[in-house]
Amino acid sequence: MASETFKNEKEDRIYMQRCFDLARLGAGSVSPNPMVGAVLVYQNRIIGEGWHKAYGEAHAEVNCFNSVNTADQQFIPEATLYCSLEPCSHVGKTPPCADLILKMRPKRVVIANIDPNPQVAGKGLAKIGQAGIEVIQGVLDDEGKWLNRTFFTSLEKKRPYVILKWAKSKDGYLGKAGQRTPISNPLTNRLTHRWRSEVDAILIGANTAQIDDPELSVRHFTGKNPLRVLLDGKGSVSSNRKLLADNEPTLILGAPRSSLNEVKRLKHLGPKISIQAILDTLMKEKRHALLVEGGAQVHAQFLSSRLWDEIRIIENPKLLGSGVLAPQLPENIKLVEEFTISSDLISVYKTSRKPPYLFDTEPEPLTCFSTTGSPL
Ligand code: AOF
Ligand code: ZN
Repeated sequence: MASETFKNEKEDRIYMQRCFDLARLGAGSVSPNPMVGAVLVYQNRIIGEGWHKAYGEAHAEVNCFNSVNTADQQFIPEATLYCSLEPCSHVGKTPPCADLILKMRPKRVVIANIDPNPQVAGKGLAKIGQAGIEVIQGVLDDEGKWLNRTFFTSLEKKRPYVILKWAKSKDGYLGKAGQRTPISNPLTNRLTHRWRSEVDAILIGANTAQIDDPELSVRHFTGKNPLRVLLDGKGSVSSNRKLLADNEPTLILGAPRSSLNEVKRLKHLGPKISIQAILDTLMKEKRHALLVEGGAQVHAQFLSSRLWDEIRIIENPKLLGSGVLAPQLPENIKLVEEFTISSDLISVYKTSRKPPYLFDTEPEPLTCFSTTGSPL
């Protein structure tokens, strides 16, 4: 049984925070794996650091031990290994980190979170503890779960982590009716493109595709493009819109179409597309983080389904006077972050109904999209 004796020790929290900072360097490259960082400390000095850099590649612990220079290797048996996630005990794409730890034998192993992957789920820490190495769990536990909220949600709720994002004017509009209306400032666009690079899929509805004709790519930040997902139940989006016409992949959820180029895929989910069906489809595609970029009706559907985890709002001081109203913020949300970028106010909320990494005990009733009703 892991001890929590030192849970509040300042030193442990400082080095765990360093693990998180390292872990975040893997953002956008490790999915569907978690972001993990590891730090080896001897007498309050970091002698090794590593993080999981890319899916399928070495785990954080391996990179951490490999980074220790020859002169410091003698100190490993007296050192503490900090790791943001429980070391794995299974053979996946790489060998078990728990075995490596038994070989290197640091004095203590301190972790934030138990790995929710059923192949690990406490077995890694137990193996290390049973070999006589002191193990401590739960240091900055909540912060670790927040960092890896996508990973925890996908394993525990069996659905992708859903982020709803919109930009609005000071007087509460998403844009002028029927026309593309840039809202956020160019500096904020760098952040929103970073957000895109950190998710696995980005979804919009038919109205937004038709009116805004977005490319949904990562251009103002360095990183990979997420899979573009177009919700087009009625097949109403013109075939000359970028999502349908360019040479980048798009997953189209909607009515069959006569012609599409070879990088587009179409999935016909029946006459009604529920949010659950969208999320199930993405889960099968191993797309565990979804950014929903509107428009208003798509956001409304996600909000009423309650199948969302986080809302990110950009508010620009301009006044539009009229147009498409931004969604109302739902009840039971908690502001987790608020900051400004030049003229824009960025607010990040999470659902406060329950921690985002726990199962819903009772699934909420779903509102379905209608292919004959109002446009998406
Ligand atoms: C660790 N350290 O840095 C990470 C862990 O297919 P694999 O071998 O890459 O294993 C992936 C699983 O390993 C992943 O689902 C999660 O349970 C764990 N990730 N574990 O000890 C790491 N990234
Ligand atoms: Zn591992």
